[in-house]
Amino acid sequence: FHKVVDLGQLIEKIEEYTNASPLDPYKVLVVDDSRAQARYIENVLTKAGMTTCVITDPMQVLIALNDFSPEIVIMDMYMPGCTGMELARVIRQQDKFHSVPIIYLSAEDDINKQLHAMSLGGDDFLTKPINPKHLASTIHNRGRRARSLLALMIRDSLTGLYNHTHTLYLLENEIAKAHQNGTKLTFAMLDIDFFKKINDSYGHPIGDRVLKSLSLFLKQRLRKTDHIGRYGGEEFAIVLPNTSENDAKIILNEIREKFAELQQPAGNSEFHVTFSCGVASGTHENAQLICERADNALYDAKRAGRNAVRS
Ligand code: GH3
Ligand code: MG
Ligand code: MG
Ligand code: MG
Repeated sequence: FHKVVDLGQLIEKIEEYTNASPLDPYKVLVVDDSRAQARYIENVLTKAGMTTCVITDPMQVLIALNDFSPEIVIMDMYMPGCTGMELARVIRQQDKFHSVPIIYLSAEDDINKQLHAMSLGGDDFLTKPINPKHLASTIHNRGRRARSLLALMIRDSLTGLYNHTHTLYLLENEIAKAHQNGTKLTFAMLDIDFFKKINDSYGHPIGDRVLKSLSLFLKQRLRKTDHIGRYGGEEFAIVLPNTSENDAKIILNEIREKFAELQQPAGNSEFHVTFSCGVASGTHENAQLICERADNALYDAKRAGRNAVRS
């Protein structure tokens, strides 16, 4: 059983999680054919501050997955018509739930059967009767780790900005929103000028520091609703919802001027860094087309002598 994950689907899931505040309750899907057992688990988890969805008919799992969108699944092993292992397989086949923690809770105490169940897609095996504190704490820890892993997956580790894949996902998402709401949307591509020279003159660590410095600068100057990503090595991409092409050019030109004034220290001396930028607007195209247009505009800015914003 081997499967290639559709990153788009997985990322959609991640987006749901990361939009959740860290304080939002964990969403737990409880699958147990015994109504009494299910109610007990629900009671323990609800008291621990989590949100639950209880399924006593295993055939309803697929519907519950999509309607409830759980962050953790807790499952009985033996149910009429199917086993927990079979259900785990079905869950894992959904790209969105490829990495959702699945925890078995069963009276099964044969270690070999437990290990077999885990080898088929489970992450933990708890046995009934379970101490409520043990149950709540296992679910809580699994949930916390799942959330933080997913949050890491969408970020670039050097700058903390969104990574390439997630930036494109956000662009697609904002295009759809803008199209639906009749609002404007602008996309910008930034590329640092002569970055290779900076690396060559001052060394790679100073180059890295420039990347971080521009990232922080962009975060400070742009709005909370704008999405900033590291598109590639020294290339950045910005999604600006509710912004016309002209307004985006004004904002980015101001950022361009101010960033160029910033002193970048290197030993006893200092240097200045500029970037070029291309912007493109539109809500009738797909992400790829807008990217191409922004990239062409960026190329124009480079050809015109760099340190410029073009559309
Ligand atoms: P241009 O003005 O035409 O954009 O010239 P440039 O030198 O900026 O462009 P070029 O694409 O030739 O060089 C980009 C350089 O960025 C080359 C690569 O070594 C460097 N780079 C890519 N990623 C990183 C990184 O994470 N850290 C550092 N320090 N350098 C990086
Ligand atoms: Mg059962
Ligand atoms: Mg480049
Ligand atoms: Mg460059």
